[in-house]
Amino acid sequence: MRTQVGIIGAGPAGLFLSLLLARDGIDSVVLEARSREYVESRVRAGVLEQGTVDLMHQLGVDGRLLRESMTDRILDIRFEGELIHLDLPGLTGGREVRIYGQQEVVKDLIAARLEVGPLLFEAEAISLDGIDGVRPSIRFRHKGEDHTLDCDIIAGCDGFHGIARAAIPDGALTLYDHIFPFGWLGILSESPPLADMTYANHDRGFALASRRSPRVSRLYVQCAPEEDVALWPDARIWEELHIRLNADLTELAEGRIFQKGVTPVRSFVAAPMRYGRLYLAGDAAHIVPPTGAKGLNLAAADVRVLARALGPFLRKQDGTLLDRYSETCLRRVWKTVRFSTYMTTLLHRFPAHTPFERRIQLAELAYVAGSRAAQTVVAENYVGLPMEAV
Ligand code: RFL
Ligand code: PHB
Repeated sequence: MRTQVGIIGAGPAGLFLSLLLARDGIDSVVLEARSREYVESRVRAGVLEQGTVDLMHQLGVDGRLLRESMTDRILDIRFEGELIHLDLPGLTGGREVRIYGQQEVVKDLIAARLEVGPLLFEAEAISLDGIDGVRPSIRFRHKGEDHTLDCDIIAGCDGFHGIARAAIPDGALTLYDHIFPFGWLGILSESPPLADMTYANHDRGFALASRRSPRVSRLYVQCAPEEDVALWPDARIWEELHIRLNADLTELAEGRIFQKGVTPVRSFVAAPMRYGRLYLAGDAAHIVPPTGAKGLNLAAADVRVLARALGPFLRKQDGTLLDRYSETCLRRVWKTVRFSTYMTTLLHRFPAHTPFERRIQLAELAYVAGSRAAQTVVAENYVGLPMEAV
């Protein structure tokens, strides 16, 4: 098998990239280790920046998004009985975000991809060869057989645990890793959500009330880093949510919990996001803590830069933009790591905090509550920084 761009992974990064390339007349093959059903039902992110919504629009895959997503104009932060009420459009010149589950984005992208080019499910990339030469290839296993995909370029869009980053020789990458001393326990519940997206800083730990539809809530509580979900029966989750969000039953109704999972909270950056003919995008290159709601959006921003750079390279052997891919992406990545780290530090309970550090955290919240300048900083990052010039 042969293609111009071999894409490993059918998450948001790989799917967006394959559609952008197809629109540009560039061939690609997408290899996805898991089944279509698994990928389409994996519950993760939910907040789409305007730039990501625009990308869906440019690709002509925003029909269902426009019908089913919900607009978020308000971001609330609750702490010590107080409320920070951020009017996102008012603080950012009219910008807002949309709530649309990542698995819905992925479903829409898969349907569009299957119309324009190959996407193989249950096709696991096993090894990469020749990435430092001009004819790299991917060995993969599909339906019990091994195959080789010869490419001009390989895009490693295979997430944090994929093989692409691991194929880069030791010493060629600098890894920046920061693990926070807690995790998030996330649930989906059949219950009406709070009126606004609500983050809470509480002595007992962080909590977040988001939503997926007018009848489905997406809720999170801070927990231990590798928490055993069995320690969190439904009643305990609801009790913590009510206390931490300071929301009684009339405000936060309880409902049937139909999904539960624990996510680690970490920042991770691999630089540069390239080695030879292998380019990393999305979670394969970086992880941001979920508190900024940025991971999916960052994956979309990376592949926009990559797709724009691959065109001139593959058509005219002009590698000027491609050579700047990593540097261009990392500018946005580091600003996003900064914001996500700020939100994480502002909102969580740190087990090792001294009383002094806790007072500083509460003073920061009180400052944001009283300063339009501080609120603007949060809001302009939350709705998404402008795209980097390529
Ligand atoms: P993905 O989505 O992990 O996709 C990688 C794909 O590669 C496949 N794969 C392989 N395929 C072939 N061969 C191999 N050897 C392979 N190894 C792996 C995998 O099966 C998978 O399908 O990475 P991508 O595309 O970079 O997308 C990144 C996003 O998924 C991630 O950043 C976000 O989900 C993070 N995130 C959030 N991001 C936001 O923008 N807004 C949010 O509100 C938000 N909330 C969240 C989140 C992540 C969470 N979890 C569970 C990690 C909330 C949570 C709880
Ligand atoms: C979500 O809706 O899943 C969500 C919202 C905000 C975040 C993270 C996740 O910061």
